Amino acid sequence: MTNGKIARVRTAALAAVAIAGALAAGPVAAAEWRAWNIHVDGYPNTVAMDKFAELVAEKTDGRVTVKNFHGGVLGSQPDAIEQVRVGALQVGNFNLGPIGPIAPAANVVSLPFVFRDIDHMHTALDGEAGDKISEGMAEKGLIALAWYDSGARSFYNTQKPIEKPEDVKGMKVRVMNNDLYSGMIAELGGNPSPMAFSEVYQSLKTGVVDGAENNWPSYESTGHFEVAGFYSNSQHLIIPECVCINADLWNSLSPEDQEAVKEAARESAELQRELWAEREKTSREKVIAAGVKYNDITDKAPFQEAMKPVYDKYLAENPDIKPLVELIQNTQ
Ligand code: BDP
Repeated sequence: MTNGKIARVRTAALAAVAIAGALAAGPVAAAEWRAWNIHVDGYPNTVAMDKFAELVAEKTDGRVTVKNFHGGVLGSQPDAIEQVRVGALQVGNFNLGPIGPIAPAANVVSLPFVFRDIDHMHTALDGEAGDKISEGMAEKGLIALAWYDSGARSFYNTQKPIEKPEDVKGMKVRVMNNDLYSGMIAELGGNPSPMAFSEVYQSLKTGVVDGAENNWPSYESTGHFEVAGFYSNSQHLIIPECVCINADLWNSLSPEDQEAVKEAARESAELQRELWAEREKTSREKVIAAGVKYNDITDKAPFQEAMKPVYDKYLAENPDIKPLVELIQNTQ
């Protein structure tokens, strides 16, 4: 290196130190967080995540901004959960289903029929059970800032109405990545097929799978109703969702910013829940108007009884979670 070059490098280095010093002393540069969301435009979660971004900027006076990546463009949900855990992404709107395999306490919500109805799920989540689930997630690097609704999931397929467990026999059914769901389908006599959300439409269309399960809004927004026209109201899973943030990032925030970000998430959840209630109705109306054959399952008992081995296996593998399951079951 020539002397001139050395001098220039040194000047540049000194300038960098000076800038760093100025930043440390003066206003901190705004942080931009990247946030993952799987849903399309107009979906309640998408609108609510946009609200979250707007509120974070407002409530932190611009110290933090959130850039949302909707439609799952940053990858599948299990991948995105991992990314937020390691800090490659900062925030995500996650369904607790794919979080369960990482955090056993969070997996209680994925036990089929563990919640009697949506109100039961809300009461449990807003109480001690919710705290235990949050703690279990925090231990794995995910801080749940607020809970979003995701309704109840029911079966749909390309062939016939499902009225009793035997109707699932031999059917290939797509599930989210979680052994509890694979166990659930297997106990009903079907063949579980864990698969990314984005692949389900094509798989139903081409007969790679015969059916899947989801709530009304996702059944509608994905167009699955166009290719799997029988929807049977089993309501076997009521899985909440979170707005989750990387734990180290969370711990590095000032108490003031933690409060601001938490408030933003909670207010976005209030909006999401309102929009969700509306969307459940409109999605249901839309698919039925489009010709979907819908049936209620009046007797859920045979489905519930078939789930006993799923519970037994989970509790044998996670004996310390038993009190949490009982806490939920005993929550009125
Ligand atoms: C939707 C959830 C989404 C899941 C999807 C699925 O909101 O997070 O990825 O189901 O079935 O209801 O994969």
